[in-house]
Amino acid sequence: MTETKLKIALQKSGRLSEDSHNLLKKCGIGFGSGTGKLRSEAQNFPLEIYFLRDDDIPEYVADGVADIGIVGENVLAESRKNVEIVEKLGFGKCRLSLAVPKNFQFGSVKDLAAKRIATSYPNILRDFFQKNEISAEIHTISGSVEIAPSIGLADAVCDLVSSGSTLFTNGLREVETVLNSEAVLIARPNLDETARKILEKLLFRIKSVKAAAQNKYILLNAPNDKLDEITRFLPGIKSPTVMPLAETGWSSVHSVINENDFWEIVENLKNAGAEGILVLSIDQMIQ
Ligand code: PRT
Ligand code: ZN
Repeated sequence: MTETKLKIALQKSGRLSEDSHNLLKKCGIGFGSGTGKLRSEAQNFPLEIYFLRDDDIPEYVADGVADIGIVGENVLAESRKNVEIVEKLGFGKCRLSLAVPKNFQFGSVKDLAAKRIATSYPNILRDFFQKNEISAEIHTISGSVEIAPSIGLADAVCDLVSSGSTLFTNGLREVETVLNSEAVLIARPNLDETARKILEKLLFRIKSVKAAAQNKYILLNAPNDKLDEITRFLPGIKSPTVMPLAETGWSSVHSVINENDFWEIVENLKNAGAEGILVLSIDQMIQ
């Protein structure tokens, strides 16, 4: 009997490819992805991988050609396909924004009424204008949206932004966010029991990798008379580990801290008398 495999669609080459591949790798799933390859099989997990253009992923998943996929929320929302968002993945972050030429007098989105807006996201933009009760002319173009105003094709644009430098170099100013986006894991509706079980196994690993990415492992030496103060800054998973050092009067303290609070905690620890502070990345964090 052949083993049932979960079929996953990944972007073949583009901004989400590397992070998608790395995520699976950190989940302990190895596979080949040589150039020109359209399909691969994981060596140690019941997973079959399809490499596709990102725009095709929602449709492949909705139609059941693939069971799950990794795609940007922007592409998913534009596709209007019926799939389930299983997990946000924390990479590929960007926003779909409206931007106007620098000399455009912009007070509110109402100022875009009757204007020509160039975008590759007509469905999302149409919904946005409808919600804001604005009637504007949407011009759908598939790429290089940011040059549309300078060549007289549009009065404003609605495009993806991350750092903002593309808009800036094209003399455009971001004025309104239409959609915030990141890469998400999607699944087709009505996955059968076996497929759902494999997905749950994969999801467990993904959550462990995500948790690990948000946390750091910290080790330090502390004089025993400062231990109370120092451990107050270190909640840990349950509580910090404290072990005696070979040198009397000193202890080694181990704990896990959130990446967001990292610098503040390190400063507090130093001020409280901690020495030899080491901070390590965590590969997986099982919760
Ligand atoms: O070939 P394929 O169709 O698979 O790929 P693609 O060319 O359509 O997409 P790709 O690889 O460029 O992007 C894949 C996904 O990455 C997008 O759908 C988003 O979900 C996400 N993403 C994250 C971005 C960006 N950040 C981003 N900055 N996608 C595009 N950009 C572009 C944007 O269009 C603009 O041209 O980068 C430019 C703006 O960047 P900044 O930093 O100058 O603001
Ligand atoms: Zn694309």
